[in-house]
Amino acid sequence: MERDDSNRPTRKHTQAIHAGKPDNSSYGELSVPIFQTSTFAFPDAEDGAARFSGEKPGYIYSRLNNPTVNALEDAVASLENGFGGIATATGMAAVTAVLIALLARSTHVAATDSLYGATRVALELELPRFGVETTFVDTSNLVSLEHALRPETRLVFLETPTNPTMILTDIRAAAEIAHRHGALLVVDNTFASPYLQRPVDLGADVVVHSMTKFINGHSDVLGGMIVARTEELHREFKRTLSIFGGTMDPHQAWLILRGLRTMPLRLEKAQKNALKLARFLSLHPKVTWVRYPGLPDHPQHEIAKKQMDGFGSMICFGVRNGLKGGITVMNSVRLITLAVSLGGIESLIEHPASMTHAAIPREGREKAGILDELVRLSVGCEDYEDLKEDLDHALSLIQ
Ligand code: LCS
Repeated sequence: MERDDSNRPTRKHTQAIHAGKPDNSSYGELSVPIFQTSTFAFPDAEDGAARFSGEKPGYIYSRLNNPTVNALEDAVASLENGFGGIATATGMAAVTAVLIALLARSTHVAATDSLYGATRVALELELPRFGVETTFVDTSNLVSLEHALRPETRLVFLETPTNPTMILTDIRAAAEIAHRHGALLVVDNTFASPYLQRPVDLGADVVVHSMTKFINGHSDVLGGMIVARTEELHREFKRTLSIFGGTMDPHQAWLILRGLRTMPLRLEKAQKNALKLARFLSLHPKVTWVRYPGLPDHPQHEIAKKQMDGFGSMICFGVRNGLKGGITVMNSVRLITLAVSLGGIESLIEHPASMTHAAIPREGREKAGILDELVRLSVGCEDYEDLKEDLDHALSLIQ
């Protein structure tokens, strides 16, 4: 069964502002209240039993369901056009819950080679303990992707754009390949955000997010989300999360819901800055290469135009003198902050090979293009001239 969206707003700014608002309160409050409660009283024992058996609707316990958390889940599910959403404590809780729910001993995963460090480590170093193997492959190359699939492949796991290499995979084509081989397609949509890319519309079965990034957008809360295309998958994830924990707290949900309301506005500003900065960097004498989906020389620029509604605000680049030059830039910026994470209103710069992706064994990391010289920039909502001047000054100090 797929989601019935007939009565929901479909234009994206309106959706971000109104989605997930419950319509059953008698107080008329505009903001969704924070239901800061761990448990819910039952009117009588029969009612409690009926809630547990599923015969009657009603809240039981906040690890299972909570009205504030449900509002956020409903909002993101409608932005992603999925059947339902499940909010998790962190992005990694979302990623690992999907893996736990869908994999079993002797199954196989085909995954993008350049993945967020902890996701890659979960697949490469942790899941083998449970008898699950993963093949890492450049999924932008559909021939390589298809070759990586085996009869026991249950999942194709994509990041597009990839963290930190900014490589894109054609989601529609990957879904077709996965489905033809009896596998499900999972897309980590963190780098694009639901404002710029809706994988379910392109054939994905599951979308995961680190809401710590663009959805919340203020670098002050952690959170994750799983959106399933169908009710059946949604139920599987709900069961897994209810048992394994890792669900979201109502206060956390309220903060992220507040952030979500301005996601389109933030992304419009940030991606405008990013396009200008990417052009500026690509002409800078101290910069050796720039990868940003909005530049015509990006290897998947045409795919970006086809499957994204904008090019986003993440850039990676290399500078003269390799890692040494990159360190000079990171140590010399004055406005841009040297910090991991991304997708907030403030611009951040970091070095993936020694920070976010350092735990990936070196050989696989380099094969995935996460080179020592690569510097990652998350462009925020500051004035463009300030960001440009800051980078220009830092770049000028490279020998
Ligand atoms: N997926 C992607 C694509 C991510 O970038 C991250 C975090 C996660 C999942 C995990 O989300 P979390 O549990 O942190 O909410 N990425 C980070 C990064 O690049 N720097 O710091 C965190």
